[in-house]
Amino acid sequence: MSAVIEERRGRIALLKLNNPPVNGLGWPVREGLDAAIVRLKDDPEVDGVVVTGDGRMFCAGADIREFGTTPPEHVRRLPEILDDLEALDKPVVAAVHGVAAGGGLELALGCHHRVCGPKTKLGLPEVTLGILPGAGGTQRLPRVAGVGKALEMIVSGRLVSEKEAAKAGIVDELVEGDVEAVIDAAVKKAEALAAAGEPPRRSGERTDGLQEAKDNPGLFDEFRKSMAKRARGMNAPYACVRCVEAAATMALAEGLKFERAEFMKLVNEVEAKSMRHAFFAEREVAKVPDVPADTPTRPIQNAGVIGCGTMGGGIAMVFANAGIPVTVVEAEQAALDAGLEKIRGNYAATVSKGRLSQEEMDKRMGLITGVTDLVELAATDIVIEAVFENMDVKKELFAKLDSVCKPGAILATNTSTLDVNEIASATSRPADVIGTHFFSPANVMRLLENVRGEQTSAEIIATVMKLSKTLGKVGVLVGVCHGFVGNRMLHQYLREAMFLIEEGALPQDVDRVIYEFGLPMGPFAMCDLAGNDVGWRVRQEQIKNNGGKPTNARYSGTVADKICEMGRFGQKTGKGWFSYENGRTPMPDPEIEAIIKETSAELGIERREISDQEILERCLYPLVNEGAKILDEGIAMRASDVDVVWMHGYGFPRHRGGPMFWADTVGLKTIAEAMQRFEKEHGPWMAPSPLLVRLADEGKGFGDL
Ligand code: 3H9
Repeated sequence: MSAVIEERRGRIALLKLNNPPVNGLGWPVREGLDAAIVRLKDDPEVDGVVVTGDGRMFCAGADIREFGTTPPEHVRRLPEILDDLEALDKPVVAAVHGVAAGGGLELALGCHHRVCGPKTKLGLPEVTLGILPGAGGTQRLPRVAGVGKALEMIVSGRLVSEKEAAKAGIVDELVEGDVEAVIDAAVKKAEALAAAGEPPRRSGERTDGLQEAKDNPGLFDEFRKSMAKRARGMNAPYACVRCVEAAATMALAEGLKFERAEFMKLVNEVEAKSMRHAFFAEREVAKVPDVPADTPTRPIQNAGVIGCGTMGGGIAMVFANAGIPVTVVEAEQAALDAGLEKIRGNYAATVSKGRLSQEEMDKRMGLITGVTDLVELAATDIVIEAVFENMDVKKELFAKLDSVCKPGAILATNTSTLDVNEIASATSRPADVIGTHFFSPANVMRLLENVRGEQTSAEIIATVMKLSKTLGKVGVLVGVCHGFVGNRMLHQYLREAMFLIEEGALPQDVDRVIYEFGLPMGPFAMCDLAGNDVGWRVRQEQIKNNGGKPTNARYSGTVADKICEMGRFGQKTGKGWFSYENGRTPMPDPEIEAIIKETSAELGIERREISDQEILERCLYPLVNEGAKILDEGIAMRASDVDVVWMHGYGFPRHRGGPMFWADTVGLKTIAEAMQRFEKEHGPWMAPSPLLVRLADEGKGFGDL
């Protein structure tokens, strides 16, 4: 079957892209489109052309897998083909449905008129792949939608609804009904335009949208200022702005040339490679080799959450947000009331910011039922436990759930540290037990670490991975170990951050380096946000369980313990590693500096100048090293899964591709050698993992595994 199907509707030629699953504009599609344009141009039997996509969408853009490869010589580039399409003298109408993204929207903009069906998403998400719309999008969208709208859409990469697109003038006509209705309307429009005999309305020849930049030439600099924080460390967003600026200041042909040159500069850069890796990693993560795609799943029509504290309440909101009724259990009525009130407050805050309607809030609250007796969970499809992090408490609870819940119910634990196998052993149905580790705040963070126990069944894994998607989460399947993937690696990073301040850095130095690298905040601001008392309690517990001694040869909690003893728990107490007199902005505090310096002296450490590079290496290389151990132990299935955990759980910058991909770009030899040096200088906890050393010796990366 051809990659572009050609049909006739009377005297209108209908071109259907046919490249499942997303009608990507790969070589065969471009070849087909190109040939059709040449053929139809002078066909006396054809008065007009309609372009659409076969299957479930119009077109999701260029075939991302082809980036970095060379097409056969006879296949022309997409921008050239779209120029020819736009130049046709016959009316060309796009029948858009499902998705028109990237090159897909550029194709639609190359048409003279756009008809669009319901529930359609349109946009130019190239920037999320570290590139820019390279087939005329930066030149045609501002002409059609206005410079301001185009800047916002292109720099954010946001897909908009068909209604928003129509309001912005991107779509000319909205049609209700199925794809056939959209095609019929497009054919009618092509016939009418042909009958009217007027010259085609080419996007590239329009100037109306450019007027706002002529009236306010400073708008580009203003825009650059407004995006500086979001775009730090990246090139693509700035290149996008330069191209839209070119649209406003250059003739079309010149602007297209400028766009092409900027596109070519970006496409093979590390930024684009990292973001392409992120794109495919996010899709790969859903695939579990020993749980085939056709594994049966259990229906999840309702849920139960045990515990209505911060975590439990957040998890309940996640279900309600997805339209799944959820029963929340707290032992005491007062705690239940307080928990439900907190949920209500969270929703109300979103309503007051205008991001949720009151009606939608009421609907979601209506899906949450509070109870004080576990027996109410007898008919529940999945129960997620989010109670105090204590093995005895959890085992007792799971034994009760085993007797209360119906056969076939999924029993899940939100533990962040405990052994899921041991928890499962408290039930008569360990195959139905799984870990679902949400990240705080659960209703915001997209990561969900699904922890498979030794006996968790394939059916339960498949169900929970599918449920993750339904809940709007990125589910990553991991194995059992202390801290699983994310927190186990985090532990290494935080430990070194603590050592660095004992040796000479200050919290603001460490945080600045990490922020500039691209994480949303540094380790100290992160601890202040999470609450320093959490780690304090964990350290005390660990020391108690280790016969009164710290578990590491060098104790990392000396300063942290002192600040907790002072009640500096972080943002919630107004002071932590930083002070928060002005709200949520961390301000360096001389009191902390004094405590740190005093501690260095007590520990007999002579403080020294610590470079930004050392801060980065000391924080991130041990984190990568732990990731290698996790891979070696089979706790994570793929290096790219570890990347997904860090991008979605901790805000590791997408333009670095996640820690393991980033490590490959640094070079594993460099990292292994640094770890060997750190081991000598600091101690055995810095020893490089055997996998890291092996890959480094073989000149390979984690991507080669
Ligand atoms: C571009 O257009 C550059 C231009 O300016 C031209 C320059 C000259 N290519 O996401 P899903 C695969 S850049 C290759 O699970 P959904 C995907 O990997 C492009 N493959 O479906 C997956 O494969 P598998 C700009 C692609 O329904 C399968 O299709 N466009 C592409 O949840 C299903 O995908 C974008 O950035 C692609 N373009 O979501 C849009 N797209 O089954 C990228 C998808 O083997 N795509 N695949 O794992 C999307 O955002 C979503 O796929 C979409 C559908 C919203 C369309």
